[in-house]
Amino acid sequence: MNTAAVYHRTDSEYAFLYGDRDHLRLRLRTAAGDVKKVSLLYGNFVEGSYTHWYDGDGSAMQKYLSSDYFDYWTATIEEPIGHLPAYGFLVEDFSDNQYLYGDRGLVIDSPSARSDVATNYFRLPYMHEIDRVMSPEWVKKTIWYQIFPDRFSDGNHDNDSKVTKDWSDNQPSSQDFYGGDLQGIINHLDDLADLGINGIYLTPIFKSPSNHKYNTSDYLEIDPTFGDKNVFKKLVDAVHAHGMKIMLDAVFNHGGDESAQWQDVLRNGQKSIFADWFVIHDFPIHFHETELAYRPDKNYESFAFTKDMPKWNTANPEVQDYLIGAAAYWTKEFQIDAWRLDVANEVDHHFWRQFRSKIKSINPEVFIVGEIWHSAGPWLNGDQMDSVMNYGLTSDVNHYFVDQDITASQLVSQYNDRLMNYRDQTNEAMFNLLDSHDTMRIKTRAKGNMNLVKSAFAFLFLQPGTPDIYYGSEYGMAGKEDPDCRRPMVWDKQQQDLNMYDFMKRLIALRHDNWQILSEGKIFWDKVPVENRLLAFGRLLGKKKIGSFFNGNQKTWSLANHNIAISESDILIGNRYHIRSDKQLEIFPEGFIIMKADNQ
Ligand code: ARE
Repeated sequence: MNTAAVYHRTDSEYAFLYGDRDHLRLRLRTAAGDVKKVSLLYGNFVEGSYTHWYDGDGSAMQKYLSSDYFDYWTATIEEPIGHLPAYGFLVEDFSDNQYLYGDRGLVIDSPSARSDVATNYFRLPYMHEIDRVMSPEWVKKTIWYQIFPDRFSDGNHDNDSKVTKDWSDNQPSSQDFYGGDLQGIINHLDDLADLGINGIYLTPIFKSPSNHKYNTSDYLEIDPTFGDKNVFKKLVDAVHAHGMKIMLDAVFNHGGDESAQWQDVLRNGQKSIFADWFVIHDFPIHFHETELAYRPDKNYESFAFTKDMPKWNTANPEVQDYLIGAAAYWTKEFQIDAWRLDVANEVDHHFWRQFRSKIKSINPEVFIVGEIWHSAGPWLNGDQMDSVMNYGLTSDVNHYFVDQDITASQLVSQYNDRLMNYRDQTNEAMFNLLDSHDTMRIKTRAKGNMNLVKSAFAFLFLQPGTPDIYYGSEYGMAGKEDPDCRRPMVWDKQQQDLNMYDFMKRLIALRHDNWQILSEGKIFWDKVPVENRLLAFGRLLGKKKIGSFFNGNQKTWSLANHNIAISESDILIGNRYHIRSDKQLEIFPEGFIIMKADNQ
């Protein structure tokens, strides 16, 4: 047995409270295909002895998910196990060797090893409800729509910038303004409600000289080209009246070079009262007009070496009060429901712990999403963020469904490892997206093949996590990298892909109708033969199940030669696939099928 691969860590994504205090989920990782059986021993433990074991001979764990490298075994303890529980894993390999795995690592299983409770078991001394990683429940029922305000809709020409590009010119440069504003969003909330959207994510709207507003000059003012606080209040009230939630973009890693604080530093140098609000190595400050061009003599920190985004010194209590105070203001005075945290991985954890504590003290139902493009475990232990923008899944899905440069089993493997990086409730809160204002649009990535785009969206909407649609995707908008991915919204009916719109509306409805199983359900995969690129997996929650089958890059689904048997427990894979006619099938001509949950 590959003993080095056996892994568990207590009070982590390997041992966590899922529901109330009496719902503990445990995981064990072993090398793929290396272990025949894992059983769980656990019980109450008082120093030197143990009151009693539940399941004295160990209850079998389920081999839940696997990757090319690992098998993940899971068990749930749903009984009042009180406090001071000790637990350990009996690991049996295919040569019938049995080990006890606990706090001392792997020891050969024996009665004496098992009785040495003080050293041979993992301990969860006391599980506090307040320590449970929790996200707002409403997130599970939310489908987000990301808006880049300058490009969505111009509802008030009076606030347009001096030079505003014609809406019909769909080739924006990084400096252009199109006049989109908050009134324009209000004007289209009915349209978004018709589509089935119930969450709106706005990229920054506070005062800033750029069209993207990520170089903030005043955190307490709405940018005048978007409107003012009255219009914003109208927008928030209208969003809530539509049963929607609103998420704002918090840019706290850096400010803008037109902010009063930075201007004061440029004027007064080291004497400025804001000198310690930024990360400045020495004075006088050197900077260069060209953005992103690194200059060895640049002596202050900024975002991505830009000149106009000086980095805040978020360890400075005055900066914490200022920035967190701004977030608290908008949360409290305007009932903001969620925050997306820009460049979250470059701000210190201490700051985010304070941010969470303050915002959740105002409204514990606020949803906090970090912009972190890589594995984000350190930010997702319940003390900082509820979720991150799940760009890792974005990559997996796009590489399989769109680029088609990974096989189905590679997708399954990569995604399963990713899922096991996080607690189940964190996966259920992930902000799942296919593209954004920072990436090429998926239609362009798919070179216009809408079957691939629809398959990718369908797969995304069937996953745990809260799905997001980047504005215009519902009408088949295209766009290369930033700034081309930020074209003005296509309101001209002649330009709209109404087939895509209908598809997205169906998919959104399917998600809403099945939100609980698609959020909380266990995932069952089919490791399919690579040659036919058929990807199959199911979701299971209690007696409900949803099966889905994607036939990769084939244009149409030839039902006849696929044969998948769905059983109560999971998908049985024969060497042929049978899709039983008695199931409610939703066959998408684009090349995939979603099998409705059984008793719906
Ligand atoms: C400008 C240029 C872009 C250029 C970018 C490079 O216009 O063509 O690609 O600089 O940084 C905002 C504006 C951008 C502007 C940028 C700088 O929206 O148009 O881009 O300011 O002036 C990384 C960061 C991630 C960041 C992206 C852009 O990790 O946090 O880069 N995203 C946020 C916002 C942006 C915003 C800023 C940060 C600045 O969402 O819109 O940009 O506040 C890989 C890496 C990621 C990397 C990603 C994208 O996947 O893993 O770390 O993200 O590529 O480059």
